[in-house]
Amino acid sequence: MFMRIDHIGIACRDLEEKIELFSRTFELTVVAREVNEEQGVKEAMLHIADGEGGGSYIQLLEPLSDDSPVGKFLAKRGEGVHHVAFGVPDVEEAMATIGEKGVRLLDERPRHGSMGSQIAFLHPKDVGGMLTELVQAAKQD
Ligand code: V0V
Ligand code: CO
Repeated sequence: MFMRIDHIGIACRDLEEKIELFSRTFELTVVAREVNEEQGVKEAMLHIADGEGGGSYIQLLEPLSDDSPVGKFLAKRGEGVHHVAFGVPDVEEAMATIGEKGVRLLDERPRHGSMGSQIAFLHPKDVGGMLTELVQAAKQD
């Protein structure tokens, strides 16, 4: 069902500072930036590799407010890994298949994600404490 790891999301207090750190340390390049009001984040994607079905990235996330998911995470746990995102060919199909196994879906329908993707989240308590995101990458043409 999973094709690949699409991205690892990292919660940051200062996006520009962490872009600088990750670019310098791992020699990665920012390929996209976006403010996603619905998810309450300002984010940047740093490209790692290309593969079948899409690329893989580090996603740096700065919260837009203290009561957003990433804002609450920072207050509770501090900076660090926030979620793991798996690339799937069809996000609605993956949601249905995983939902049938009793894992709680945090989204009833796919939402808008980075770089034109469609995304949905799974409850971390049902996935061994790992906040999990499903990503259907935008069609390339
Ligand atoms: C919270 N918990 C986590 C967690 N966030 N566990 C692992 N990883 C995380 N990131 C734990 C928390 O410690 C609590 O456990 C429990 O889950 C409930 O958390 P809470 O603080 O009481 O509740 P909330 O209101 O913070 O909600 C947590 C959830 C929320 C996961 C439900 O953050 C959510 O809906 N997230 C999905 C949307 C999201 O994260 N968007 C930002 C990324 P204890 O303490 O009770 O044991 S946007 C993105 O990735 C985009 C746009 C993209 O990829 O394109
Ligand atoms: Co993400």
